[in-house]
Amino acid sequence: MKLDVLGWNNFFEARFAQYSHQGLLPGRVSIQHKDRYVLLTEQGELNANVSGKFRFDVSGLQEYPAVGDWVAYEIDSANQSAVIHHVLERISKFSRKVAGDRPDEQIIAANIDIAFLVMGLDGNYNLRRLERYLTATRESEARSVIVLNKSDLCSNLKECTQEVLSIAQGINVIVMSALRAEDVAPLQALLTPGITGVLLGSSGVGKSTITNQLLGMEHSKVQTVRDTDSHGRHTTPHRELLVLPNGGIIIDTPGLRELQLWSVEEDVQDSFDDIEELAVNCRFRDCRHEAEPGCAVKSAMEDGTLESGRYESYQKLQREIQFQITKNNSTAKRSKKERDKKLAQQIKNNPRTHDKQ
Ligand SMILES: Nc1nc2c(ncn2[C@@H]2O[C@H](COP(=O)(O)OP(=O)(O)OP(=O)(O)O)[C@@H](O)[C@H]2O)c(=O)[nH]1
Ligand SMILES: [Mg+2]
Ligand SMILES: [Zn+2]
Repeated sequence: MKLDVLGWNNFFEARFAQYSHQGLLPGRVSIQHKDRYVLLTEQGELNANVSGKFRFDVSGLQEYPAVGDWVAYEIDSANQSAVIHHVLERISKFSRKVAGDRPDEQIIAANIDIAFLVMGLDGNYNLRRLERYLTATRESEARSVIVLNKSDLCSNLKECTQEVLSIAQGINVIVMSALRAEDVAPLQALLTPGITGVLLGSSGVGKSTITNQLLGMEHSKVQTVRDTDSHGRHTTPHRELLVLPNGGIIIDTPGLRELQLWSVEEDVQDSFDDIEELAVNCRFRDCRHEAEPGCAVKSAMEDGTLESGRYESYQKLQREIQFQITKNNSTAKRSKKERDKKLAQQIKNNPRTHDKQ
């Protein structure tokens, strides 16, 4: 496969120069499974791992290769695989801020030109969520495009489109049904050779169906949504970068529960400022608005000033954030323990050099 078909350009060429002198080769990450990667290269598809030194040197989650990254690798001929030594500087990235003591960032996709924000025109339709997506993607260098899918299931298409246009702030809106092959033409038109797009949106909105239409074949697995509420079944297991036969590159992603988590603490406070305002009057400063006495939030709910549905979505988001913080702390602890272990091993293997330091 030619590198420019994979999105290679002058930017990466310039950053790679230092590594080509060391005999390394360029490749693009198409899949990441925990610490194993698949690379697309001039030599074809290769399984890859990061080198021991790489693992030892990284200081945060965001330095590891992510789907869409360009890396400098070395062939490990014994294993018919690749060893990744460096990640090239990213032109753009989509990340999820992970809350916790040490602010960490998880890269969802790197080197993206266009983010397709996909929303279903069925039970998935939700202007507030779309607004959150727009806020979350505004910070990125990539261009956003709104995709309203499942137009065949919408009885008031005109009103819905109008509503979306009113919050789109000049961003392109594509209305389509992924069941019709010809409807992906506007997406394909944006995905010219070397351009990379990513499909973001809830589970079940049709990201994999769109991917398959762009590929002209059934590559990504597709599954029906629940009839009652249009919720998807988290069918796509991991992010995957795919080269399109008609030019361009697309990254299919799993339904983003993740994207909801993009709204870290400050954002929650923004979108729930009515509740935050009530909370000022709670008796305890750290009130969780559950069973504490003198809780102003609970009493507003009892007298009907606060809608219980709104309270519940606030609590749900709080729980998600808490979960994320706990998870993140334990990951941080684990990686510190691993580093300490490695260091101890190094000292054992090479006591003299370390004595001198
Ligand atoms: N009626 C209709 N159904 C669609 C359309 N696009 C997708 N679907 C259906 O919606 C269901 C979910 O589609 P997927 O492509 O699996 O959704 P997804 O976004 O990839 O979901 P995850 O992989 O779970 O994130 C499938 O049954 C599709 O056939 C559409 O435009 N119209
Ligand atoms: Mg999918
Ligand atoms: Zn309270």
